[in-house]
Amino acid sequence: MDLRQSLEFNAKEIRKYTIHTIATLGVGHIGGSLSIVDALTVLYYDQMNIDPKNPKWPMRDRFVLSKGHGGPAVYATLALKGYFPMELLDTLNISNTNLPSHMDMNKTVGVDMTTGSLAQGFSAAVGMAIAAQMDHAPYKIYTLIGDGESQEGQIWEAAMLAGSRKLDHLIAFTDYNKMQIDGETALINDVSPLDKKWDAFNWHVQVIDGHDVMAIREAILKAKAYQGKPSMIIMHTIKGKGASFCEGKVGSHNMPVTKDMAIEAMKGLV
Ligand SMILES: Cc1ncc(C[n+]2csc(CCOP(=O)(O)OP(=O)(O)O)c2C)c(N)n1
Ligand SMILES: [Mg+2]
Repeated sequence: MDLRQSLEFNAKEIRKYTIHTIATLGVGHIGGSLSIVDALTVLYYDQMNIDPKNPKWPMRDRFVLSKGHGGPAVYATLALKGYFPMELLDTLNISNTNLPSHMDMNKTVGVDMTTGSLAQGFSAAVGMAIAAQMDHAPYKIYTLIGDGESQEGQIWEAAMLAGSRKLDHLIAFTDYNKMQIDGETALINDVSPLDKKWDAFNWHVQVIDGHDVMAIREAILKAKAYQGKPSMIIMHTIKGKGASFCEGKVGSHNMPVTKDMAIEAMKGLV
């Protein structure tokens, strides 16, 4: 197996366990979880300097999922990487769980920041990157935002600060799946042209296919090497990617997922 094949294999595994996790509960944010799986795969299986046996290692790279409703995909990734037992995935969002629907750093091993209120995670990531810059730290802060989330004014306040402070410890992704809760992002409050906006805020910008693991890897390597600006990697993605019952559908935002639907979707992930 070459690197592409091995990353694509791991992406399928994460997709399967994301679908399993949501189907066990019976409902969840499947669309926005599945669109970020390929980025999570490259980060956790190839690019991030992490140690699942030592999740609080001070020198680790950090990951902040600012669109915290994508938690199930991160949980599947963390379980597969060995941060916690796979059985925990069966406890998504039930009473007293350690895997809440939105992410909580005080409940889940391996989660670096509590998120769910859109844009706040991104601001926290900028703060973490300021700390890393002050410490001349060897690690990076990775963060991921949504296209609907990019309508929040708070994103652009934080973006301005990161650009002005030249925070090259910060590497961000936009999950540009063109959909938010209520419909198509472009019809609600069009965020385009995203590349020009981030460039104007003094960020290093790349635009890639967010389902091509090698393109994601290449973009992260370029972002790591770039000095003097924070990096934004805009990923063209598809909401619900990889699950036949919801791929490319607005209704995939937060939907019921039965065991039968999950079994059907798994057939496309062998
Ligand atoms: C401050 C805030 N406002 C509203 C919400 C409710 N909400 C959760 S997800 C979402 C849509 C986000 O769209 P996008 O960023 O495109 O993410 P995707 O649905 O594509 O995963 C909204 C409005 C929230 N979590 N936080
Ligand atoms: Mg979206």
